[in-house]
Amino acid sequence: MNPWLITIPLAYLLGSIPFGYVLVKIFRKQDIRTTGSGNIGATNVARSGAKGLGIATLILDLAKGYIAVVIAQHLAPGNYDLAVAAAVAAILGHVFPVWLAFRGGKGVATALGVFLALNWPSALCTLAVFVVVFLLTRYVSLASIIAAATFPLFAFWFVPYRTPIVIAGLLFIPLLIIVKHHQNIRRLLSGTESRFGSRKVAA
Ligand code: NKO
Repeated sequence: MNPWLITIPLAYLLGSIPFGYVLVKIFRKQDIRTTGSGNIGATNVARSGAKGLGIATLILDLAKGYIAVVIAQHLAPGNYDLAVAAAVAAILGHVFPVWLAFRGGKGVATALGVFLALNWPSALCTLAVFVVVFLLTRYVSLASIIAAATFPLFAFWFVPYRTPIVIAGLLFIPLLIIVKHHQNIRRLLSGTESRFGSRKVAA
């Protein structure tokens, strides 16, 4: 059987599990989309007061992306096109989940997961950029945006494959992450973005 037919839908379905939404619904009986930034990601779960659930969301959102790519790598060893396509499908699942009327998260933790599986050196360099920007500014959103913007530089340095699918995938994922942060960008520019740990909640 063609490995694309099983891998791509499976990667989308894995990516589409909205862990932040589900954890907050189960343990707090709340809709995470109605508090803070309204995002279903780890940052907003932590911001809602559930630190432990925020960490769990980060780990699970990362793990689902990682697993989606590892499945592709096992079903078709050496097929880098398929692995990158699975990464894109998992991100699309997270950002546009069928279960939440296609309104999902911003893709940051899941992107770290898929890139750790695809090419860990570029993932770790990108993570380092994230950590530096976060420590300097305490804005998770700005750290995510700058990390996403620098990712292609590391990816094209470390990834030895140059097929059209690989190039498109490695550019598309960070671009989607940046576009999904458009409200954060507006708040950053107007000085109303909330810093991590601050009590002020963004509208
Ligand atoms: O609620 O809009 P918000 O303020 O929550 O949230 C903005 C935030 C959304 O993302 C998240 C996930 C946070 C994960 C943080 C730790 C993961 C560090 C990953 C850095 C690598 C980024 C990879 C990009 C590759 C293209 O931004």
